[in-house]
Amino acid sequence: MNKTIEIIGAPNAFGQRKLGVNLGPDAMRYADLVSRLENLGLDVNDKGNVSSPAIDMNKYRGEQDGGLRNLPEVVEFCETLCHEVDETIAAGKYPLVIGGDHSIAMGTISGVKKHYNNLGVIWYDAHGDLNVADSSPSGNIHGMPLRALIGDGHPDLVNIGGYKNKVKIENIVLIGMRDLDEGEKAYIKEVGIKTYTMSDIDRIGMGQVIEETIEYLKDTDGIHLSLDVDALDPGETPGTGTTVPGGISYRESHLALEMLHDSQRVTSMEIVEVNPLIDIYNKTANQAVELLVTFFGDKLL
Ligand code: 5AB
Ligand code: MN
Ligand code: MN
Ligand code: MN
Repeated sequence: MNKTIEIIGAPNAFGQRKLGVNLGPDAMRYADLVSRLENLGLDVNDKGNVSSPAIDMNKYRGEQDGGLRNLPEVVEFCETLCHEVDETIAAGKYPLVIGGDHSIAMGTISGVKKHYNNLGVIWYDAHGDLNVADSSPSGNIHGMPLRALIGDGHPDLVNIGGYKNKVKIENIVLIGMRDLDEGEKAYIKEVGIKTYTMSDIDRIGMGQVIEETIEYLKDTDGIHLSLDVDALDPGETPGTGTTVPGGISYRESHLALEMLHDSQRVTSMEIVEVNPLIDIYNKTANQAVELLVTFFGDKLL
């Protein structure tokens, strides 16, 4: 990596209901994110945290509004993040966004996409995050970002960054899927999104999954990796709000990130959903940092 890596903290918790995910960026900093990347000989600049609307405890825990909990706060946060990411790429730096709940992907990718014509997206997650308000069982916007980026959902989400239709269906790869809502399943089948479920990973192995993913996205002019730590197995990676058993191992994730590094195709990245308040001794943030160090090029030999 010859570019400066610019870390952008995205302490957003408005996309779901478990406070603490807004502390994810600092949990990763306290796990020595910056110095560990610097130890690889990389130039790193921590831009600090994007400013977040204040959390009003009564409102935050209150009833959902029209099927989209905390919509104005999520939109405000994502607009600010979009601007920061756009600025980082315009300055020739490599954006590494550290969350925050997964609704921030609408901000990150809206900023990234301004710089690419045909952006690919790898969504490494237990979940598809393909809900719209009507299909969502929870009203939590962190279950909707990928669908909004495709162009469906509330106009305020779809138009973050002042434009819509950021990601093409044929440029998306889902990896780690094991908890999809009925509406999401129907949508994936209807439009035909390239999907690797846990059984696919078990059957063909993570190595082949990543090889095929890189091949599948060969015509894209950049690839964004959106890594939700709940893709990993909660036995190893407990500090996240929506755990689903039967997940990707830490070791398989290590392989995936090593191969993605070697491909030199991934042009931006975010890591999301680390929640230190439901973790064990910051284990999940430590793992997130280990995985980032792998992704940015640590080699055993
Ligand atoms: B995450 C669920 N599909 O919509 C929903 O963690 C879970 O960003 C969404 O992947 C999980 O509430 C969102 C049941
Ligand atoms: Mn997610
Ligand atoms: Mn998830
Ligand atoms: Mn989650």
